[in-house]
Amino acid sequence: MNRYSVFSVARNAMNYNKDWERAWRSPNPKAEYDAVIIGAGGHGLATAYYLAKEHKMTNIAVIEKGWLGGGNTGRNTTIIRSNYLQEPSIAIYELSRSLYEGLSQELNYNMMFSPRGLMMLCQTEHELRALKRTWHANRHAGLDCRMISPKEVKEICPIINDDPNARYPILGAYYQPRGGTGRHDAVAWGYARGADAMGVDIIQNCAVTGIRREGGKVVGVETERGYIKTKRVGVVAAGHTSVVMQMAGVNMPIESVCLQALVSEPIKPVIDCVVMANTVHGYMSQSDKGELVIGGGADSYNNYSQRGSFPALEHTVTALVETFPIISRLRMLRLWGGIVDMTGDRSPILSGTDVEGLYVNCGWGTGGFKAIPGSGFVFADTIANGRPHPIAEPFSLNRFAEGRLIDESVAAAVAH
Ligand code: FAD
Ligand code: PYC
Repeated sequence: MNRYSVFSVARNAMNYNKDWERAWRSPNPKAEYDAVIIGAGGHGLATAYYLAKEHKMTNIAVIEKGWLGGGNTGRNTTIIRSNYLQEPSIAIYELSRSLYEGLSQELNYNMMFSPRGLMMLCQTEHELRALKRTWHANRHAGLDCRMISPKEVKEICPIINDDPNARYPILGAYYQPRGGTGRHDAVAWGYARGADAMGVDIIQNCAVTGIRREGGKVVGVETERGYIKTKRVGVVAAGHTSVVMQMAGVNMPIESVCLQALVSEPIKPVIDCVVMANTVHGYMSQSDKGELVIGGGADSYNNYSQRGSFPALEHTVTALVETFPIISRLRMLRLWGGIVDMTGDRSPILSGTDVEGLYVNCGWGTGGFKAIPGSGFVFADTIANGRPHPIAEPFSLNRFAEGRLIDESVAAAVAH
């Protein structure tokens, strides 16, 4: 019998979890590892998992300053889609979306992946044209997507206000039927358990305080629990990428800002798809608990504040209420924020650096939850082989110096 079966859950409940197995160990750091990953968010944990599974690198550690999944991975609104404009982006986001489809089976951990359909509303003529362009690019790349009429929008999402005289009327929508949501914590926990089972040490409550270099090479990391020797370091510390990379003397083209979200009180099911309204800067879906999950734009100033604020709540709900009149009658339950790191072209950085052995995975900005499996897969390959995976190659750090930007400011959508 599977040790995680429904019977074992029932047995554990009856004996007050006396024999409940820990999902991962709490090891002491070793003096030396073959690689150290800084940051136990989804991207860091997925990187460690694929390093161990695909490249048989099991003498590795993931060092986390707080608790695993406690950064943006546990704070996001879980939208999964791959409707980006440029070919390199479509390649990585679609790899990721397709890996999500089999992830619960791969990790034997329920990710609650729910491909419930995602629509991006067109509420101005300009937005209609921009999303048609994305649709053409996506179809060209083989993605399952289509443009839908205002009538279909209303059929798929009956709570949308389809009054043609609205200030922002519905002119149609881009629709990706296989987009949807997943359970954010479960993604972190599943990868953590999978990595731990292959021997990866996940060390929580242990900030990295320095990156030691000798000549042009990485030789180790300073941590709150002592020095660790290693020749390979992967920095996967969203929100604090610039701070951590500065420890190795590398400046990053990144700005850090707070992105906020909120949930309403739980209600009966009213919306079974994900709707993004990019012109008014808001989006909404419904959690399995019944809460409406709502978000809007990122703070318009740089900051490291990891909390929600009433002005952002008011602004987002005001923006959405014409499109979703139902929310005017709801009480909002809680709000929160996460620090996201933004690049100028709104595309990630998955790259080696001029420092030998130092790699960086960052810049997912407001949209990296959907990218966790694909990013972990290609970043692990990049670190293990000391050269970029073909899908990671366009996302190099050098692209900013070389002018090879991958502009995704439209695809980053409401939260750019
Ligand atoms: P994180 O999960 O933030 O992990 C980084 C880790 O690094 C943290 O745990 C941190 O503690 C650790 N760390 C930092 N400094 C150090 C140090 N010195 N030493 C050790 N550890 C360190 N994306 C989507 O695709 N869809 C969405 O719907 C969506 N909605 C969002 C809504 C909100 C409100 C927010 C904030 C983000 C949203 N995102 C969304 C973006 C997504 O959450 C992030 O892009 C993604 O989670 C980044 O994952 P990560 O593993 O890189 O970072
Ligand atoms: O990337 O799809 C996204 C997203 C939605 C809300 C925040 N990010």
